[in-house]
Amino acid sequence: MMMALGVFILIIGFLGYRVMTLSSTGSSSELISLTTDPNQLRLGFANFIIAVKDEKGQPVNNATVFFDLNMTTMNMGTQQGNATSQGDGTYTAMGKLTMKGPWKISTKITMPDGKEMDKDFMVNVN
Ligand SMILES: [Cu+2]
Repeated sequence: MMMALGVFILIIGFLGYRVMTLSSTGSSSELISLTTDPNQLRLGFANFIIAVKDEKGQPVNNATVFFDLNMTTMNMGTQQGNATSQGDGTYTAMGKLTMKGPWKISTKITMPDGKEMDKDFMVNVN
């Protein structure tokens, strides 16, 4: 029973990731998107730009956007905090990519009405 539940959660997690990377509409996680500068991440500093929309597709300015940056395969030290609102529904945070390989940007968004959403983004540093 517990095993079956674990497998089920894994599948949901995988589907969630697919939806995130393929992009579509409907799920609340679609309200959060990530772009990076540089677009193709490499060693060194990078800007992470997190865009937040409401269910009508309108930019949300007064959210709190917490982010956490780390490798998926090891702990590279703590890089986390609240991203800075740019006033256009995007929030930016700077991070330092100190090793090539897979990294994860975890976000926790608190909407102005108090609703919370989590979304993780996988990126690769070349
Ligand atoms: Cu590492």
